[in-house]
Amino acid sequence: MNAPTMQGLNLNAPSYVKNARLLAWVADMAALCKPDTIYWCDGSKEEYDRLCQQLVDAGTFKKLNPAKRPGSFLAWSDPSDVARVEDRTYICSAAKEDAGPTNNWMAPAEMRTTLQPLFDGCMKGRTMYVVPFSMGPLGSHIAHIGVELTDSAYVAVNQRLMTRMGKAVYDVLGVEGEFVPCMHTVGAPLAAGEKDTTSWPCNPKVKYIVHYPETREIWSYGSGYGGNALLGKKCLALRIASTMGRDQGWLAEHMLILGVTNPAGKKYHVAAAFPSACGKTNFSMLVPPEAGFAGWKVTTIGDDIAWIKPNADGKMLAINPEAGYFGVAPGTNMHTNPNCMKSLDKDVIFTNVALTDDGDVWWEGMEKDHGGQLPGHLIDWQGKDWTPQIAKETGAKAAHPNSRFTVAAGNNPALDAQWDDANGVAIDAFIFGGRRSTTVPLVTEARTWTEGVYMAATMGSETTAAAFGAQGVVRRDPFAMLPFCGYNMSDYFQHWLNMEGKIAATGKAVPKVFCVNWFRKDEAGKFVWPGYGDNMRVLKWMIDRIEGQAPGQETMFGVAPQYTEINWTGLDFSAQKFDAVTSIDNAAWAEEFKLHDAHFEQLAYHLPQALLDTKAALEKRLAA
Ligand code: SAT
Ligand code: MN
Repeated sequence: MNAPTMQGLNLNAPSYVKNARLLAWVADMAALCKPDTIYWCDGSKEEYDRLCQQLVDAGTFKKLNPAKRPGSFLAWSDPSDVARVEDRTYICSAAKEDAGPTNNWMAPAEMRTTLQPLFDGCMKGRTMYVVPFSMGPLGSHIAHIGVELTDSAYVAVNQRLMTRMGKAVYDVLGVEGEFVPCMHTVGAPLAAGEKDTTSWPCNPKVKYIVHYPETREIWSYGSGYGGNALLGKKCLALRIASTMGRDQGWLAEHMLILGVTNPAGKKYHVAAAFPSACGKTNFSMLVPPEAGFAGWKVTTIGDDIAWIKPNADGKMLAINPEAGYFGVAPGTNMHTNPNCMKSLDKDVIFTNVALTDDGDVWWEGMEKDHGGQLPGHLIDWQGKDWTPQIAKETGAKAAHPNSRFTVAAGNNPALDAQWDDANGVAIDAFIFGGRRSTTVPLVTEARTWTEGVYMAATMGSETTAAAFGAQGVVRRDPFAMLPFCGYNMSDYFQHWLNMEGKIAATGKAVPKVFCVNWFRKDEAGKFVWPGYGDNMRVLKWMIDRIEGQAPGQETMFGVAPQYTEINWTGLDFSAQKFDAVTSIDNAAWAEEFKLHDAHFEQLAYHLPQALLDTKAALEKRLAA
């Protein structure tokens, strides 16, 4: 052990940690945060079990019935700490214009002055965990290393499931390797002798999720939940990585990656962007319908984030920077996502779902697997009694709408054989999808790359429980990156437009781009498209387009399938229903384009002219 001491505190660094910058940074941060002890995570199973037991002893975890859910735990968070806090999330670039109008901004020096007193002594009475992780396959040329310092054991164990976490990271890091420093505290220091009075320490009043893109640092204060606290995810893999991608010529995207293999054994790779809680996990684990799709197979590479690098051969190579899933529990069942349900059989951390009387978990939507039968009694995510009667009277949800499971990718029966391939997989098509009850059709293909960028840039979506705030409100969510783009959104559009030239320079064609909307509703407010496994029908049409086997039909908003081009075997979906999900309502689109105008006005600084030209061309089509 190296044992330099600062103010009486032993750094405790294991001898295999040789990175000078890392050692110095941990020493500095310990001096600032003043934890009682420092613990260096090695990522072993023994360590994981020990920390989980510690969380059980502290009351943060409940061990679930091993006969029902082996190796699994349930955590209930503070009711003030249940989702990402977008209004507390900052991009502190030197210039305000670089953060752009879609991000909260504060000058770096001012933010540092704000955070300094908050972090000073913030870990008193607690352990500082040093959590080394690789985003992407260890040693991959597309991967990057992060190190999170956190006073939350919950974060440390979650990071073991969500990332390649542990000792092996130090071999890649070496003496001089680079890492992204990720500072995290729940912001609840303990006075000498004081004990936690809550099982979910956090700071209910003060939260800051801060990014310094120029120096590639993350500082998170006050929350222990999800993307606020698991800093490899949205903070590093999207906000910081998007700025790295801008500088280095690659893409960090809020996209799932799936493999789809046809009956002849030919495999395609698709990357798809949808906002949080809009079904990326379900789509990435899709089970094709039994009838009409014999021999088709979908396999998961990632369910939330993709890092994509164009190579010299004109391929867009993608990796999943994560190694696990932090997915939305409610609505997940054997119909919506059987592969996910099987992934959750064992070794899972559940957060904010309900507890059954026999020590298992439950969430809204699970009744569908039990013939509609609700459990007679539960303890809800706030520790209160829940019965169907109480739910009826008060509308109380047993599980929080943004309750989650954390599970390692290895649990997924549909895991793609190449999911951990250091070279990545070559993307054949991009899909962009919002959540819209009206206006946007089921599927269209962009006629050009630029039109595809336009579709993605103007994507709208009704808000979900994944972020704090009002739900069901349509907001523009370009590329599903509104809360995650670490720099000026219009510069990001230009970065995407530039990809076409990069690929063209190699003599290759860019992947096809599709726009989808699974969420159109009828007059009664019911979803028309069945979704889930039936999305395979749309995916198959996309592959037919790639193979030149579906003529499609021109619409104002790209090339759409004709009714007869979709494989309907096993699904009763009339031409009238098809029309209800694909029709282009001219009046609604006239209104929609007004919203695009407002969106573009907000993004006027550096907005690419090509997008304005595309809009004019689309409006001309609409008028024709
Ligand atoms: O809380 S997370 O940011 O990890 C989940 C999400 O919003 O997609
Ligand atoms: Mn997400």
